[in-house]
Amino acid sequence: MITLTHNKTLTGSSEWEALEGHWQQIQPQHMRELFDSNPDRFEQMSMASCGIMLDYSKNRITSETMDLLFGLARAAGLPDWIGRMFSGEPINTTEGRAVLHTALRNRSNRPVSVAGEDVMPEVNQVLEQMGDFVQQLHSGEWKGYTGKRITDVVNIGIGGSNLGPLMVCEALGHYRIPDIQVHFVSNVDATHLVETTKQLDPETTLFIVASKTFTTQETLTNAHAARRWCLNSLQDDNAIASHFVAVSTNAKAVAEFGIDTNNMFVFWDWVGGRYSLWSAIGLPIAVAVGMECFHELLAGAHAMDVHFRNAELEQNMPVILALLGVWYANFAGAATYAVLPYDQYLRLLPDYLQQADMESNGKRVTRDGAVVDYTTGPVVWGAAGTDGQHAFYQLIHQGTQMIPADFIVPVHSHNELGDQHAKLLANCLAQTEAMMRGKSSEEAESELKASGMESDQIAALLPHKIFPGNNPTNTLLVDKLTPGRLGSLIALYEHRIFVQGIIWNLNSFDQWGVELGKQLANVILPELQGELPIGKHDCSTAGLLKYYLSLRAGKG
Ligand code: G6Q
Repeated sequence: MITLTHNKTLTGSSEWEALEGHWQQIQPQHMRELFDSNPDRFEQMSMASCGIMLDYSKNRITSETMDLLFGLARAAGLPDWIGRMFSGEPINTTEGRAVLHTALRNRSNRPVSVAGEDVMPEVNQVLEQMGDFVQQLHSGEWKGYTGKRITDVVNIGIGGSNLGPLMVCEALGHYRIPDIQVHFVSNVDATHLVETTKQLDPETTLFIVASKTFTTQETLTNAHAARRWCLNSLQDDNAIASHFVAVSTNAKAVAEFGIDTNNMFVFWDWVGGRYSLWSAIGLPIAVAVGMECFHELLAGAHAMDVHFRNAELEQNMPVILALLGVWYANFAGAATYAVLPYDQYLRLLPDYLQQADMESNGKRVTRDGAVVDYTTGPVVWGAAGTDGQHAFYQLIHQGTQMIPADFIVPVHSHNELGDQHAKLLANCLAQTEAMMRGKSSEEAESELKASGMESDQIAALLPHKIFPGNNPTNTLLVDKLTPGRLGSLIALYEHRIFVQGIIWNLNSFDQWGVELGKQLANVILPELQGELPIGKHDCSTAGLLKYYLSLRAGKG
């Protein structure tokens, strides 16, 4: 049996120990005092890049905290690692792959080589192919089998082949092209496909089957069902060519499925699934909002890449956000991290970041395979404000856990209706202020007195009216949610994840837990289908299998 070694390199370092000691000094301090004692705190702890202004002054930090955190990043060799990622080194070591989503949006066209070969010509070629296809769809030149124009496009994919394009299509709703609707089917639960296709006409529907491996059970099952749905109506196998295209790295499997590889958009193994919306996996985005907007999205991400690559750590937005996350996860004991967009268009951003972050840094061993003795990626969650205020914010204000949170809000809305945007902003800013200041016992008491309440009632109510505050938040003010800004915002978070992975000494780019799920389902499936007897399982799983089978056999 191989025994795993434990890694003490990080927690035993002088930088780490200094931060542990520093938290002991910071912990008793209230942010109110930090603000009261330094009127320049906002100027000192805010920065702007790529149309995004980050205010990180409402954090439980001093300038010394930041210095210590930057020291930790330098000790982890962060600047060197940034260079290694951008230059195409195979830093995803467990899969032996480069990590080059940045090459997909490299608008400078600077050569980027993988194993000695420049990938940019291929990247640009696929972008052109996407552009041609989108143009044909939008102009009506691409016709369904019976000669009708395509009105609906359904993306069939899951995980990284779904969440990114889905989130971006929602986020760019303002830029949607009329006359063509984009839908997403991911769940193997047939309800997803059935409910989606109910409203569609096979003669005017085109399916994009998006799967990096083209072996994913959920996607292939849905793709086969969609194929049957199409053929039931069109009655000719030749119809598939007009109604199915594929996005994949696996041309052989695409051909086996019956999709003409001329209708296939390739990408490469150096693009991780959850980092793939910038590749041909972004095809549904280009269909929904047009190729021009897709290019702007790439350009925005590229601008953030340039910032991340070149800015000093002290002025580097992804680095600052990442280090604050490390501060709370590792030194202040925060187990979760909330993303709270005050923009309805961004309502799926928390779901998207949940995958991007938790699949990347939800790891328990270092790059060398040693078990870590520190916390790695937190639980990421959130929802669009102001809905969240009427749901879970109570726990942030008066619960027992510290929940570091990012508030994201645009300065200009695409929908300036009366004073609604001012109200949205007011709610956002009021929440961050309240989370920072809280409400002291004295303040709560004087409010109750002013309402004319008797003193015995005040005494009973007072504990419930106190808000401790001191909950850390970042505020990201985005000038306007354009495709370019959205690209910058997503890239900001991608790099935040990368930086944390470097500090924690993880491979942020593999996902063996996802692979495990793919294997396990394939073991149980034949047992459920009665093709194999129930095999060796724990008594809970075996009991559930038997119960299910007896009900399906009409015995219960
Ligand atoms: C992402 C993960 C995972 C993957 C899906 C779909 O980084 O690897 O979410 O995207 O499992 O995989 P395919 O694209 O291969 O179908």
